[in-house]
Amino acid sequence: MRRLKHNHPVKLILVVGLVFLQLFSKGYTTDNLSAISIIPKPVSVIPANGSFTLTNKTVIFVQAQNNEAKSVGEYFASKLRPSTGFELAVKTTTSKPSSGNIYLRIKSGDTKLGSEGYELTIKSNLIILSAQEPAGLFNGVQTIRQLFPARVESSEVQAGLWKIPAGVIRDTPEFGYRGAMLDVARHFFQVEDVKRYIDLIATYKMNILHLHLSDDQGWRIEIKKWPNLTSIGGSKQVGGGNGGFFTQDQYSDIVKYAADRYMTIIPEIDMPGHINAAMASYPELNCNNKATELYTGTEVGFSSFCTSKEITYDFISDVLGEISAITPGPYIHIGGDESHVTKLEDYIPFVNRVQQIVSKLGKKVIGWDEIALSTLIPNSAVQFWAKSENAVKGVAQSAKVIMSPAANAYLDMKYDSTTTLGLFWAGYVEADKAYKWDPSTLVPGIGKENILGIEAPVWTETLTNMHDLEYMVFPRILGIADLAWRSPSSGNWDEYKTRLAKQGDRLKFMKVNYYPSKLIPW
Ligand code: TNX
Repeated sequence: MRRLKHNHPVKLILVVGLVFLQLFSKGYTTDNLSAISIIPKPVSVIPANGSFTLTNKTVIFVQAQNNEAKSVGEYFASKLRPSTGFELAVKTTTSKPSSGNIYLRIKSGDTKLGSEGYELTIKSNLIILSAQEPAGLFNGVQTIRQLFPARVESSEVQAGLWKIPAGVIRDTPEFGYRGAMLDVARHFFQVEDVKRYIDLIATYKMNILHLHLSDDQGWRIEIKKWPNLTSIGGSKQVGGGNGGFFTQDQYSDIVKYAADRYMTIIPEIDMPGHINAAMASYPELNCNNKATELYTGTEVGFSSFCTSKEITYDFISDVLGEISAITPGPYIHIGGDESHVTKLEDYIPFVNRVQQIVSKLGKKVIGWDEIALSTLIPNSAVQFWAKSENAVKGVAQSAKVIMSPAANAYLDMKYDSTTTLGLFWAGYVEADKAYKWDPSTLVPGIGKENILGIEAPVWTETLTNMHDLEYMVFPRILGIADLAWRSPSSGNWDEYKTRLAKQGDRLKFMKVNYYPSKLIPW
């Protein structure tokens, strides 16, 4: 009797406790870590019991004496503060922080993580993010953002708990070059737009932004020795409206903004074709010494440098010299595409000579796949966009290839016949087409070992503002980011499309004007 009496309340507490737990877990379902959509997909996710909850007392601790880690911590806090409304102080520490906090630390010796990988350990009392390099911490922070509910991306304070299920994620990228290209020549985009673009693609762990800075319709970067390039060449854009250009200070500001997000800017001056804006700015660059008219249409392939004139090479040395001086990244992109009015016997020595100019500046050359028709110098890379035989010629010269197949990776292609924006010369590119390709097997003769990375260009003949640009770029760029980060052979459209669907709310909170593809179960 005594024992029973004694046991009774214990049993009752247990039963009530269980019922309460069940109710509680129904109301506040904490996902299993491996059920959360993360793009790009991490290499390894091991769930555990429990969850971490961010509170207004949480501090982001970073390892003492590491200024870069501190900056990543500040960046992280700046992403969480608007929606959580929490203070989220960023402090340095020399020891493991106490319960309820987040710890970012550099841990050398975990060599498998490489320079961009990270390990994320989520326990109910602590989140520890470790990486060998600050770039790895930055990537890990992007993952943590996606582990919180989508409302974390809001710019206004949101109600509700900020929980992350427990577990361990270890993650490294497949390709070290994960890029996007923005054409600011056909239509000009302001510094603020470029920064938004950088922020959005950094969210998906992209680390390259290639800026297409000149074309027939506009010259978009200040060159101090050749001021007409911007005063005349930068004055218009497609459709005849006012163009614009970046001063060198503005360009440097973009470079710094990107670098703070572990992203490299690759500047492109397209030549010897796509050069009308320069030919209209300076008569002496033309074989007949007459300036051309500014061009605001969308035809391609009608302009060319006068390859036989010495001033052409002086001009190129000046232009690339000034750009190199404000470009810390290793690459200069020299274009080289669609030079339909440059004779091949002029094109080849031209590209050979420009490679030497770039090399003397201490930079490496990237060019569209046509440059493989010339004699590539060591370290020049070929960007495959249209002709696989060109890219294969590049590989035969030991060049690395950047994979940007127009039929899959061109974000200016229409989604389908109803898309009003964009072009369709490479066919329609629905969300599945942008995802269902394997960079390492797409072109016979080009294997994983030949590939420098992946890049998704967006050309802006038909895109005049960020609203339109985002509609074409999203959601396709998430697929490209997924392909570039995780092992291509693990691609699976059915798995990916449900993962992408779960990103819809996140994109909405980021106020991204994405295309709501019918192929995705949003
Ligand atoms: C081809 S891609 C071009 C660009 C156009 C684009 C439009 C490449 C190297 N050249 O000049 O803007 O198609 O999709």
